Amino acid sequence: MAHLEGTLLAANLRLAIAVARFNHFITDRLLDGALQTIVRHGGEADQVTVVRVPGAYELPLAVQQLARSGRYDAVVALGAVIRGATPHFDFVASAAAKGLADVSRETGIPVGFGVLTTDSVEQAIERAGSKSGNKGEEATLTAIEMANLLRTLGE
Ligand code: INI
Repeated sequence: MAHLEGTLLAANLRLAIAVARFNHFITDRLLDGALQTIVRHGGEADQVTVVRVPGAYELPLAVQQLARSGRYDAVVALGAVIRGATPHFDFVASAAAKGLADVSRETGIPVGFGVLTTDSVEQAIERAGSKSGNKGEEATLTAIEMANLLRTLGE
């Protein structure tokens, strides 16, 4: 029986992070969590490409370009869509989620989904490094694992 799983080693991975500036007081924390995770798993923060975009809605296009470039093994997308802050929450949140899933499948490059979709600022803070972990860390770990898994599957 073949049982394959990606490792969580970031040492030999080329990683990029796209981060939305909207709600930057949250997304800055997600970015810190993402970079710390890379370092904790053997990668180097100064080898990571960080791209900033205006809002979560713009993440799929930037991630698509990064994924298509052939320069990265995985890309992490970070954003915070907060219901209280926008009447078009559902449009922004679903465009980001669907767009990022489409990019990953179309390019074959793993995309870590680190976009918070919350009802309130408090919930976003909880998921950006306080009570309920850090979504940036989680998305980065997922991206690392999937990049290593795809490498193994391709060998
Ligand atoms: N972008 C976000 O990342 N989070 C939000 O909560 C948000 N709100 O509240 O509107 C948001 N809007 C901007 C959007 O992502 C685009 O940048 C904008 O619509 C221009 O295309």
